[in-house]
Amino acid sequence: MAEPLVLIETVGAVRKLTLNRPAALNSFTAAMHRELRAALDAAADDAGVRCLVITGAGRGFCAGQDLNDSDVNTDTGAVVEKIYKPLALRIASMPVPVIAMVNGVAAGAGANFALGCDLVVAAKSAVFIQAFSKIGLVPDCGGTWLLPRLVGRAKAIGLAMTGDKLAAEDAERMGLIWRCIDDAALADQTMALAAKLAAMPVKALAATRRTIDESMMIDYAAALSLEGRVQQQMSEQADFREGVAAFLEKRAPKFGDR
Ligand code: T3D
Repeated sequence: MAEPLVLIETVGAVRKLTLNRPAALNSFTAAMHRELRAALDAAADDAGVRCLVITGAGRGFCAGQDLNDSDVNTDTGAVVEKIYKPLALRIASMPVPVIAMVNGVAAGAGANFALGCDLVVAAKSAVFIQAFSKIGLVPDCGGTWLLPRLVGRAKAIGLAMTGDKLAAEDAERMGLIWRCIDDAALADQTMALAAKLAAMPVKALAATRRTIDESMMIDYAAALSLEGRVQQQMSEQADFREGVAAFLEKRAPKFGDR
């Protein structure tokens, strides 16, 4: 039987997905996209999953679109619309926090796939490359939206036009990613972070992501009103009651909403 293109593991309440085409630096093929999509949907539908970690097998995270795949050069616009856009939106709408554990090079759509996750934790040896310009394309998988919001227009354009490698430490310094971690500690520290998030009120964490993303498209007064609406919804959840009760009773909370 063929090896799965996405490995799926569950550790407690954490679902870990590993892109598994190491010989081609886990670049995306149509088949890998299908397995990834099914794995993401399954994680979203599984009430036992409270945090998702995505990483790559071997020395790379993901080198973007597999340039040998037959759809490339023929139907690129359709590939972006039908595959990368839904992938980016699927990540942005996951009901639980999503961590990209960037174990090695993240290039092209592979870089932006990582950057679209809630927390990006990268090994010191990892690099981020907006490889698109080198083959005459523009950033996709959310790159044109994410980059200026993460690092500002000047850095976004610099990264996208040059296609230069950005070391993980520089990515952290620039605010492109959450943390850069020694290679040897990456897996343990990321899984510890995932376990910590999984024990938190994840419904509120997903709402936090949604509210922050939406706030960037509206004015200050509208953002303040949005906060009020979302806060109202959150305060009606069992997690809010549990959080307040646990605080008052001086005990550890046990959150269950999703
Ligand atoms: O339809 C559409 O195209 C629209 C969507 C576009 C989205 C995109 O992602 S466009 C951008 C596509 N990605 C790239 O352009 C990156 C291409 N890869 C590289 O530039 C380099 O491989 C890296 C900088 C990422 C890593 O370099 P290095 O020296 O560490 O490794 P390598 O030797 O280049 O790669 C190792 C193997 O992976 C190699 O195979 P081989 O020779 O050992 O059999 C290489 O061909 C393969 N590989 C790496 N990236 C891809 C790939 N094979 C197919 N597609 C790739 N993207």
